[in-house]
Amino acid sequence: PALFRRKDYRPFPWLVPEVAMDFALGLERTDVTTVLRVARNPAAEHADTIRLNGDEIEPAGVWVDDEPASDWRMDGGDLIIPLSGDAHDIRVDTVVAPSANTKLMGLYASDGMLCTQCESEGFRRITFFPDRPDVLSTYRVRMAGPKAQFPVLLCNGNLEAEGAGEGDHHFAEWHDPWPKPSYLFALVAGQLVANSDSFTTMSGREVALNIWVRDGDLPRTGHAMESLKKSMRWDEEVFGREYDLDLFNVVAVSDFNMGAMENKGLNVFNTKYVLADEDTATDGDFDGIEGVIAHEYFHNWSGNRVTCRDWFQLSLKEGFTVLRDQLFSQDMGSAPVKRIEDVRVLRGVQFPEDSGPLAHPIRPDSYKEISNFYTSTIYNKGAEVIRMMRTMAGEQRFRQGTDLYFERHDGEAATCEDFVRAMEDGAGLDLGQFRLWYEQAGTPRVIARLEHDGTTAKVHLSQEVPATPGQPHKRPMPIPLKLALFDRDTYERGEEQLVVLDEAQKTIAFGGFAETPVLSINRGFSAPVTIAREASRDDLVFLAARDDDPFARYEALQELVVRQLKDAVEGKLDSEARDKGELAIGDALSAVLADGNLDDSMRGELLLLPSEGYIAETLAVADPARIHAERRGLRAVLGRMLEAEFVALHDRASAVPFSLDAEARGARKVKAQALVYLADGNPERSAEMAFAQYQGADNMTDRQSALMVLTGLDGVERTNALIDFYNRYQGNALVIDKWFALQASSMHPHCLEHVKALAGHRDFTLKNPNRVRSLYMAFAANPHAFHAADGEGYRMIANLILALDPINPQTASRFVPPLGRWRRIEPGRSALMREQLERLAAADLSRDTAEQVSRSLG
Ligand code: B3K
Ligand code: ZN
Repeated sequence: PALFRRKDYRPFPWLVPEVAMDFALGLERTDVTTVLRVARNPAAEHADTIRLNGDEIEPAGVWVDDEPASDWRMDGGDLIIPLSGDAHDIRVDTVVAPSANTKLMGLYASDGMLCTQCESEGFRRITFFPDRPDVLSTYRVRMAGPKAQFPVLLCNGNLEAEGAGEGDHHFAEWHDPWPKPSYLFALVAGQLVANSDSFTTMSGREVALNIWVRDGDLPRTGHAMESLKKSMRWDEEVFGREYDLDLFNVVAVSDFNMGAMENKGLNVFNTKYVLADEDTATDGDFDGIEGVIAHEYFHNWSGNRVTCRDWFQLSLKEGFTVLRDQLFSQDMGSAPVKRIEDVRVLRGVQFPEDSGPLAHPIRPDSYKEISNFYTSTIYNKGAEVIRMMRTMAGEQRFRQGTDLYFERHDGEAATCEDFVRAMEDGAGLDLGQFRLWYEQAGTPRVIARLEHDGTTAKVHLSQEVPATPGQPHKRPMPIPLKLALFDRDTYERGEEQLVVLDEAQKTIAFGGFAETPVLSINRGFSAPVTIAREASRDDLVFLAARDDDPFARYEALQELVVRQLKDAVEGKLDSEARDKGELAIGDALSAVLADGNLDDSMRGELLLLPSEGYIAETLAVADPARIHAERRGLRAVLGRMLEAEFVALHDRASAVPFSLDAEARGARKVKAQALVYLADGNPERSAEMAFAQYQGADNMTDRQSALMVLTGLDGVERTNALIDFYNRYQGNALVIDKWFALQASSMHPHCLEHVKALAGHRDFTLKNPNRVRSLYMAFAANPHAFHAADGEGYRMIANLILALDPINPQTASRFVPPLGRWRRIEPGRSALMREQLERLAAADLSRDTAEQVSRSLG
């Protein structure tokens, strides 16, 4: 398959200012007529043909300027039509089969309705078109179909006409006045009902809002609607962005490859990110909805009004929009907790990606299949890179930069370079060297050492950027580090400084310290790097107890635990050192449990032990079984050491009545944590408490956290609770997904067998991505089960990939990265992982999966 390179970008020879489409809708067969008005692009090279992309479609007829054309030809899936003049109308007819479309790209059927997914290259599965983001057109769409089957007919933009058609048919005509690339096209037809509301924009325009769902789901749309209105207000207030149509539609679909899609005026969502009430959704689900609703809405400016020139610029819209949704969520809830959560995702997903065979810069140089580049690097590291600009500029100047960016590039398909330049001009930053963040992959490592001499404290900083595939040598990056020094005796903190480490080494001197101070570094996680600091255990205990930067405090605690587990896994701890470390951690956690100044939500973050994946990341070569055993061993020790405190915490939190406010949510979070510690420390007691919590629960958060603990334990409570949960929620797909996921992510020693059995459950299907992910993504992320010593977990994931790839390649290829970690795993398992990758490489795979497999073996 072809390799696409960023350097090869050429503007398309033709402009397509207007598109008119006509859809005769049917689940089995939909007939599509597309008319493109094309004109030579003065900014491009002359061409005597036009290449229209197509994928698994055939032209049923081609006309140029109303005359049937016969001199067209096919090149692979693409349609090539000779054109001699400067402007033409091209009509192409196609026929598509939505019900047979299991890839869920293009026009497909879900649960009896018709919907589309076009980003990145799905539009070419509907009709022939220059399917690239730099071709911007206005769309006029007519759609018609049987009214009983498709009572609701939706498309981008404004509804211009609707009425009765032939026989039992009806039609609707939509017009989107905003020029857009084809990836933002959307169409939905089906039996849907709306939660309708309205929003008045800052300039006083009224916008009609609708959230479209299946009939019975209407009562679960309130939170999504509130989140939407909050997002619209926030984007006006914080970024000065106003909505630009009179209508904003959101549709919830149960078969969807990802979270949601920002189609102009018609966002299509996975039901998972729309539907919620307290009985069926957890607090985490509520947050997910708020964040994704915001993210897609924010794309209306960062993505739609200013779009991407080519897919190499994907982070231009995704990184920026993730930052926007993160800042929004920070403002809606607890900013420090949100920051910690975001860093946890970055470290749990992006850092491993950046240190593995799939590492790539946030602006990649090449790809075979663009779907594989919707990665945590593009999204989450992309957001961190823009956040660093914001940190360096300050909020106000950052806003001047984004204002300039939107003003300069409104209506354009822009590049990352355009964004950086707007930031330089608008925010007054010099980003010359900073551009390296777009070019170089790999997580920089900063080494910090403190030297004390007389009254001067010197902070010696140095950096290393690890080699990544295709980038053996790296240049030093500019790394903005917020740091501060604490006086060890008075606990006083010196002023926080922003130091930009822009060379391989740098030393910063601070005066006025009679004794060696304590260094607090990368406060607020000001740069997406790893820090190796020469801090003693006492320093970490100091910071864990009194750093006034909540992130730094969290970080000190994490580091305390990581060091202990790392040393334990590497066999560096004799029993005395082990006891000492455990006591220090126990004391620190005990202080967290007792600290009256902490809210429970933050307490919950501080109590959470670093994940096994994160610990593995700190080791050159990891033995997953040892990490698992040590981490659980430590939790058992802590669970026993602090048993009374955890029981008291659980009692206190259980007395807080249900509500969605921060206090009650925090209580539910620490309640779950207490159960988790006790599950390892005192399994019987925990089982009793968890079962009681399960039975008494009046909300999904408590019910799920109790069931999670029970699922990891043995006994009749486990079986009874799982049966009860299933029976209670049978028929609610999103909750049954949880039921699958809980068992696949469980600590139970027979998890692997459970997953095998669940794959044969009558509710399991490979056709629904949510269901596939609920069972197998949960499993692949479950270190002890996935890394079974005999390689059975690896084989199971490889089998899944082989079975799923012909059905849904995009979802299948997402399961390759867990196997791609083989280089960083101990030799026995490493060979078994590789064996499965080689088995995959020998099979006939989709372009998506083939690319991931070959890079993983690389
Ligand atoms: N832009 C979409 C992602 C499309 C993925 C295509 N494979 C959702 C989002 O990031 O908002
Ligand atoms: Zn996005």
